Amino acid sequence: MKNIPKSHPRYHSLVTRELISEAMKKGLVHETGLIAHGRGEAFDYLLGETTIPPAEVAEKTAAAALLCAANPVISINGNVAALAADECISLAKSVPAKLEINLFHRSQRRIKKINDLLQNKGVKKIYGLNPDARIPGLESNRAYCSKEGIFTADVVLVPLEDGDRCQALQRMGKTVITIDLNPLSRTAQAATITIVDNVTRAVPRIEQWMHVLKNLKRSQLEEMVKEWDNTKNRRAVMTFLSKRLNSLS
Ligand code: PTJ
Repeated sequence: MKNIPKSHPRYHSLVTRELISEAMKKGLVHETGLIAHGRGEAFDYLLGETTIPPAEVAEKTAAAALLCAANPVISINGNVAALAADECISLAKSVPAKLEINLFHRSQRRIKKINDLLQNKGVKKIYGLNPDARIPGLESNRAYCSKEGIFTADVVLVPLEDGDRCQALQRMGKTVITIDLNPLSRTAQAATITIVDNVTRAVPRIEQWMHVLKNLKRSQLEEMVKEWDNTKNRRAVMTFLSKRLNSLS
């Protein structure tokens, strides 16, 4: 990281790459996490590496949903642990919400590494270490979860998710908030609230919105969530993207 000059026009992006690559070498991130990161990076580049207006509204609505939740859970995978552990911990404290480790490429070794990272950052209780429930209708390892955590959660924040779990959680009647830079992904299409933004920007923004909204009446927050139209917002993202690409061509 020392070799990247601060003056480099892509400094931030290069540092983030180093971060995720280091996390892979340490065993937190699965090697395919690097590919997922590359895809996200490409979409972020096209979006202008900034929080676009439709994402801002989605972040505000996500904050409202988390404030209304009875048992909110933030799901942590390898990439999220590498890029936004501090931000997720801070959000979890503010809500308050539980943190649960849930991996697609599940291994005890990676679970331990991510658990150690979160513990070293001061998290006392981490869910998902010894799963005692399964998400119905899901074949992948993502199905393993904690009864007290994701299984009984009413609102789940699932950054960098896969579409199958998103749909399975929806079938369980949960509000699913996702953060995914690809507005075309199955996850983006299946979630209740899709935030098309980088996890590194989105999580702190949700937290900022929580502080803004926390004095509103519960009924006002519930109304915000009820009024939410995810398809309309995703369309707004696509319109933003196509206008931006047109303006650059
Ligand atoms: O740690 P594990 O084992 O749970 O595995 C995590 C990965 C990310 C490897 C796994 O969930 C996976 O394969 O994910 P996908 O199906 O590649 O989906 C990841 C999505 O996240 C893609 O649509 C990317 O565009 C998007 N993405 C990547 N980086 C970011 C992102 N979205 C927001 N912020 C990012 N930094």
